[in-house]
Amino acid sequence: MYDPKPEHKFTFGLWTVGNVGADPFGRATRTALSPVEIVQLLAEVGAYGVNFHDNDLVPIDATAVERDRIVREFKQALEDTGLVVPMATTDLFRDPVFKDGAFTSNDPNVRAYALQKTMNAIDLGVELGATVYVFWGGREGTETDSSKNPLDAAKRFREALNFLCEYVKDNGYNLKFALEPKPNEPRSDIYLPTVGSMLAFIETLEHPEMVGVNPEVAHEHMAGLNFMHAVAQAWDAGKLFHIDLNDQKFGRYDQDFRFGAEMIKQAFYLVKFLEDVGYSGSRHFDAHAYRSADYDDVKAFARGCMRTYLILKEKAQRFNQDSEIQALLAEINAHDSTYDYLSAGYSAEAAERLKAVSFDRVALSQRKLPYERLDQLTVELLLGVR
Ligand code: GCO
Ligand code: MN
Ligand code: MN
Repeated sequence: MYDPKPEHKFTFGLWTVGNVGADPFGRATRTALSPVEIVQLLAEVGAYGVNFHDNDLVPIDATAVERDRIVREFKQALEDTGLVVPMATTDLFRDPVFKDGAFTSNDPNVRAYALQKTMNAIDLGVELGATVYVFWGGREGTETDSSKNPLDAAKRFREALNFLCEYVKDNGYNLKFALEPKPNEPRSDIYLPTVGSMLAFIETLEHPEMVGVNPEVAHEHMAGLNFMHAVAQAWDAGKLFHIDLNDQKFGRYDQDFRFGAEMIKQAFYLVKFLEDVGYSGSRHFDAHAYRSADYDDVKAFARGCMRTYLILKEKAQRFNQDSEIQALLAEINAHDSTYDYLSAGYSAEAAERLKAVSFDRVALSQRKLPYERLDQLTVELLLGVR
């Protein structure tokens, strides 16, 4: 029942299960796997797809001959295992050339290089089947605001995305862009830090219809925000093109924990939201195993991400079928048609009619809202005693 199937669209990045456990204070604790070995590992645990940054697959200094061999072997591994590549992205943060950002760098040479690197990476992603292209601006930010004007940064980022949208159109690629906000880390402050900021920015682009968001649990949690609410806003705007699932304590460093490892209740409401609205995109796990893990434990990590998602999905179904919970919800949302005329929007007549009403404020404030009972029932359902 909790076994992953292709229709669940569970994907992982090469960089997630391939993470070798290095952190700012210590070296790697696992030996690196090749992309082919990572594909095999993902197939073994039952994933549907694998995503990558250009340089997760092809090293930044690879020759054309090496590139071709690597891509050929990777394609063969995909064919052997049946895994697909729904999403690709560019590494615009690892190399020292991007120390001051990529598209927003103060150096026009670096900005041009970032654009060229991204066009090449788009070609590679499309060649392997990607239909979503993620932009995570990991280094698009500052440590000191004396170094860069945020208006210049916005202009540069906008110009880059406009250029790349045209590139995609010009080549006839079936590709949508998904912008991934993060408030900080590795920069002290990253531009467009939240889902809400990204959604507003998208509307300033030349082709907003090609661009949506890739919200990540950990990134909104770092900022202490309600992730499900952010996802709902993206969905409402028709912009939920992709999603990065993981977990994170509020206010900490970028933890990238296994999905559901920390905030079970938030994870439940998120899964319930995605399943209730019928989100049909990838469920991508952008997380990595604890530094203490060996590759057996990395597999436990990957299986755990998918299993927890499916357990929460089943809990959401139970929530929707639980007669006591549903009766409470019906009571809370009881319909009263008296003011239905307001849903038709403004008219002078409606305004007039509303102004003439005399409200019994005291009676209204006495309305029963049994949210304590509702929440306890939800908690009991999650704890498995319902
Ligand atoms: C992070 C980000 C990245 C991006 C990845 C794909 O915090 O490091 O979440 O993992 O998701 O670069 O764009
Ligand atoms: Mn992240
Ligand atoms: Mn991410």
